[in-house]
Amino acid sequence: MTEVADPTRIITIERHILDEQRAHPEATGTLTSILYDIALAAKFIASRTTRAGLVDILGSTEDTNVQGERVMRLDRIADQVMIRLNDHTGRLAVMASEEHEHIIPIPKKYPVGKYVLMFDPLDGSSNIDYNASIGTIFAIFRRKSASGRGKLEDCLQPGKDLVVAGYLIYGSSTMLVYTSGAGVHGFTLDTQLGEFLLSHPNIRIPQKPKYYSCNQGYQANWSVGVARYTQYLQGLADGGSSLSLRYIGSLVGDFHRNLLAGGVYYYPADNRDPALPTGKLRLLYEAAPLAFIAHQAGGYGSDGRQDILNIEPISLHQRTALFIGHRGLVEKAEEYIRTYDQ
Ligand code: AHM
Ligand code: MG
Repeated sequence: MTEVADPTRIITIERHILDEQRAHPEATGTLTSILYDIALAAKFIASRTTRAGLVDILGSTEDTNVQGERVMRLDRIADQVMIRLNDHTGRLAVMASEEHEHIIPIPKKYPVGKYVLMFDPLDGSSNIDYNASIGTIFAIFRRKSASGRGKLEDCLQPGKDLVVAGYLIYGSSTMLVYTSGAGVHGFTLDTQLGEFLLSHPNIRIPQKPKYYSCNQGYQANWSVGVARYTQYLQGLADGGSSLSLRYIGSLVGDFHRNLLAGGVYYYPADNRDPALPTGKLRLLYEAAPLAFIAHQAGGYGSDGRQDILNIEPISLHQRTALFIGHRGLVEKAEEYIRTYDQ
């Protein structure tokens, strides 16, 4: 028998963000509309991700398929969808994407607004071919420049100035999780209704952690502090935690699991890879928005020495080490790094 949701208990994402907006009488509704545009983009991307495997029989990516049409890679499709659904609305001053070297200006033919949208269109893209969870991360700031088209300076803002941060996860179901500074809320896409319904109100990271998540294959490249911290998590140091290891290699998937189940994710600096002296993940598209969400859920995000939210970015694609999730466990990482790494 098909289960029919009780309509008196259904809270769509639209209703939820409108309710949040009502709590701020000064709000104009612009932010609400941006979130709604992102939710729409997410439905589109989700429908494409579920068809990803068909690319093999429709034609090769970045190439020409059997019908002579160009087939775009999924991460490029996600990027284009985010841009197309947000560039013409008059709500944004500028955008930036992990896929673009420079800022994405709003085309001259469209009006500009007061917000800045940053996104990683398809995070965990190395997983696309293997059907594991992938996601989209987004972050919204208020513009800093007074008027006109947005500039680079509008994008280079610290995480503590975020107005909204969220992510989509395309997993066994599609979820949208976001915060506008009043708790973290999760919505699951009901594919029959085509709507995101509130399924995880007011998410808090559990006090008792279960998992640690890192690419332990790189352990030989880590600092002494990080290596000892890992032993602590494995219960090999005094007072250690004895956690289970879970690692997908998709930040959104790993973060999401630890947000709900309790745990810590980390991607430290790689001492042997000159390309990754400060870690792999991008401050603006990955670390800062997720740190804002972690903070709102009672957790914490650090680069090992300081709160991610306090880092003033100096470039669009700046990378950082990241320790994120359960507050006590992230603070423990800082303690180990302070003690063992100079
Ligand atoms: P991407 O944005 O190009 O997908 O890279 C970021 C991803 C994260 O999702 C994930 O946590 C990490 O890179 C995995 O890296 P590794 O394969 O080195 O463990
Ligand atoms: Mg990414």
